[in-house]
Amino acid sequence: MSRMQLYRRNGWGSALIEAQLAHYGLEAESIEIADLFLDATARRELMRISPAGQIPVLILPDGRVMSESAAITLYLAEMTGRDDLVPEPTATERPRFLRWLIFLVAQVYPCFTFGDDPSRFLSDPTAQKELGEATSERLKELWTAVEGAVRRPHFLGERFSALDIYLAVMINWKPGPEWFQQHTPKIWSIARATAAREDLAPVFQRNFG
Ligand SMILES: N[C@@H](CCC(=O)N[C@@H](CS)C(=O)NCC(=O)O)C(=O)O
Repeated sequence: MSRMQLYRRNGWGSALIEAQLAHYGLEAESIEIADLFLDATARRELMRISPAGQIPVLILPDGRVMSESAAITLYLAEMTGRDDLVPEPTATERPRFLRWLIFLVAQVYPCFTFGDDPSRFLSDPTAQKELGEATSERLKELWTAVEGAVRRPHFLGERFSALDIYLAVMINWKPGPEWFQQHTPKIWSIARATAAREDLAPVFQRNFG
């Protein structure tokens, strides 16, 4: 059986899946991707398998393509038959897990899609600046809501999950580690502890140095 392949780039959302693969002890061949904001050809190529032109993309051993980190997260748990990153359907934590997993990908993630390079969507430089600032503000609001929702020592409380991995990856992005440390101390400490876990530390070291 051939190996899985992960389309990746250091510091990008592929780290979400790299960390989960490392946790499960699964191997995937790395396909390195150019900076999709700078390289239009790489973006067009990627759009053949990832309709939004985004990573992560995971190719399964039989060639089936998966994009969307939340879908991959749920699928890896099903594929491995394990419940240590995704609470099982009958678990009391399951509704909170699903609610916040989808919140992170459907509310938080799009702020980057539209805010990272507003010139992709707006031609007027003033409007571009406004969109950049508005998405940055929105990110702060959303993370403040997440701060109110997380428990300790993990997002779900006693139980570690893929949500902790999302926090550990996303605190490296806007509004930036210093902002998280200052304004969302619970998220910050969960993220730090997650990135330091023995099974995950090499992934975080490689992606975020
Ligand atoms: N909903 C997607 C979002 C993925 C995403 O936005 N990935 C970023 C990298 S962190 C990307 O590839 N951005 C390039 C672009 O939007 O053109 C997911 O959860 O996998």
